[in-house]
Amino acid sequence: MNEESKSLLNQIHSPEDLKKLKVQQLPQLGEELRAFIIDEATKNPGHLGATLGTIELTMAIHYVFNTPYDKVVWDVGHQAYAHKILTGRRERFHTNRKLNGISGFPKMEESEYDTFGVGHSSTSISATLGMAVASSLLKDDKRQHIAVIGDGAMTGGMAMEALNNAGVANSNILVILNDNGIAIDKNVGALKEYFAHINASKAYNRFREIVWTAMGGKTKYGKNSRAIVKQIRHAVKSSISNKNNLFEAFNFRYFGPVDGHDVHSLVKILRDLKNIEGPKLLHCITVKGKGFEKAEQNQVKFHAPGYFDKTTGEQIKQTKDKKEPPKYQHVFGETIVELAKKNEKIVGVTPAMPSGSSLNIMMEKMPNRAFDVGIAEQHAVTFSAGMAVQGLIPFCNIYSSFMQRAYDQVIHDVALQKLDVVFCLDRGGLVGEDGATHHGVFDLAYFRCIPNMIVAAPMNEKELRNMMYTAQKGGYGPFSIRYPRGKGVMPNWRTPFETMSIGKGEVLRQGDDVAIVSIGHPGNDALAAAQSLEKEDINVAVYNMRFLKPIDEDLLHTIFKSHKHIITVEDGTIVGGLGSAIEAFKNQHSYMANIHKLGVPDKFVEHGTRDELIKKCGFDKDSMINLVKKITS
Ligand SMILES: Cc1ncc(C[n+]2csc(CCOP(=O)(O)OP(=O)(O)O)c2C)c(N)n1
Repeated sequence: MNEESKSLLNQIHSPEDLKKLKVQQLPQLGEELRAFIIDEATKNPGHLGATLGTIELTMAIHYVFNTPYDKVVWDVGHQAYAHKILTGRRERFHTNRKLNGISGFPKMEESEYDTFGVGHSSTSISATLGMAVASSLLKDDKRQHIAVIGDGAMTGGMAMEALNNAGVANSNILVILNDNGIAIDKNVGALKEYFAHINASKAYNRFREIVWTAMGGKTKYGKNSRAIVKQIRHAVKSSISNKNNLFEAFNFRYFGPVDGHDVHSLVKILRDLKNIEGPKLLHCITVKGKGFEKAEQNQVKFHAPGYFDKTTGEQIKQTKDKKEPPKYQHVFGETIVELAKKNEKIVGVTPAMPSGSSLNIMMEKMPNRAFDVGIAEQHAVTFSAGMAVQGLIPFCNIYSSFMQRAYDQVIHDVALQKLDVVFCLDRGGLVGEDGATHHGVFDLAYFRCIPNMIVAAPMNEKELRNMMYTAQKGGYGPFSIRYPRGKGVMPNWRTPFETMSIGKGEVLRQGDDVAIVSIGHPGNDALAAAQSLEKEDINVAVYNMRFLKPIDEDLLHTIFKSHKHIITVEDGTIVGGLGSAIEAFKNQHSYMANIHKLGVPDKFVEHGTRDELIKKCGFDKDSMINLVKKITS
């Protein structure tokens, strides 16, 4: 037999095929899955550590449950690569996160096995509970409903809200807590300590003995089923007292902790849990990065490692030219420290993204003034509001797409009270490979309509620094500064601070034929487009608005008075952003110029590289050049 035909993985095209294997073959399949995922990840980077930690869990779930009839919801979904591979997407897996390829997260339209679209954290228990309640209303009492959620995601408010609801809904739901003791960065908060505490407790072992004896391999459909279930309940109660177990306090039956890499035991316990009705939670202990030494050792880096060498595990750094501009997030991270050294009122807040936002620089240098509050965007905003009430200047750094979670807190707790909170929105605009769930394309529109809010977007590092410098002076009320994923444009970015005039834009270049009006980073492409058009004798003016709100009306009057064609450019939805603001201004003042709005169209944009997506949406340099040529021809 050659290697190919010995492979178990190659025989599996669906969970039906998986179920044909003997349980003893699952460890081998696990190793093949691991090798396959690691191999693919070296060629096509994505999330890695979380998926390596859930391989046994994934096999056991699809082995035991009747998916897709039974509903499995993966929280966040970055740990679901093995799920994708076992549910018919092995051959397409090399297209993961690529343009027109499969998504890096479960997605309903991609597969019937992806029961719920995910990407943002802590939604799985709510969605699963909804499905379970629906099944019960539809008198479909055979269906199982399973949420798989990490210890990090479990700290999110939605997860708590759902547990609270599920406990009294008495629905048939199983929550599998995948506890690897880490989020992207180290997990934080009291819950983390609680998990560590129950992990170390002996309760489960005592409980397991009683339960297995009681079960004797029987199920609720077998003889004495009622008595067995009763005994299990009694056993659980006697081993872990209600008072001491958080999940029991939520009316869940708590099982665990169990070894989440022991696939035999997992299969056994899931089979048994299938037959216990009502809300139940299985606590699995896993290792993030399991089976790949470097990933186990450096769990933060290997959350999403980029390119790396499979044999050595070394990350392959793109050769770094010293003259290369830094990432915007790095400029934020260094600048907040620089400012905080001089202004003791400054504090930093991140909801579980210290390394993603570069607030980790401040956390290291000023640990008392920089806070990771866990996956809790709503709390991060209101916590910042509380500090602002006391006169501090919080810089609350949240990715644009995750800020969607905290919209009410921004309006009700900050803007309404005109508190000095500086919102730094990282990943503003199209983010690339993470796709539709993560694009930060709505913030310009959703902040623009909030009274008291200053909405700013820097075109480069210098402007980011000056916006931060201006905002930290305080007295402006809520001040949002949004910048994109990735690099800026200035290798020498440590510019001296200058105060910016709020609501004032600038003329980047004059030109009579067409005016391009931009906000934020796309201004660089607008400038480059104008420079190439000059070679063809087409004169394009470029304006950098800097502020969407308040908008520079004087500058807009100048632009409308001198141009018949105005192109607006923004890395965000064209519904409600810069283009809409300028259109409204035109109507208000009865100007006649034609407006051409470039940006993200009114639809969800999928995954691909950032450059590919910007091109697809039509606000890259070439699209601007083509549009200007069309207008002027
Ligand atoms: C609302 C929201 N905030 C932040 C994130 C970014 N994020 C993705 S995974 C993750 C950590 C999740 O930790 P855990 O649930 O323990 O899963 P693990 O990666 O450890 O398997 C975070 C913070 C997100 N996806 N959604």
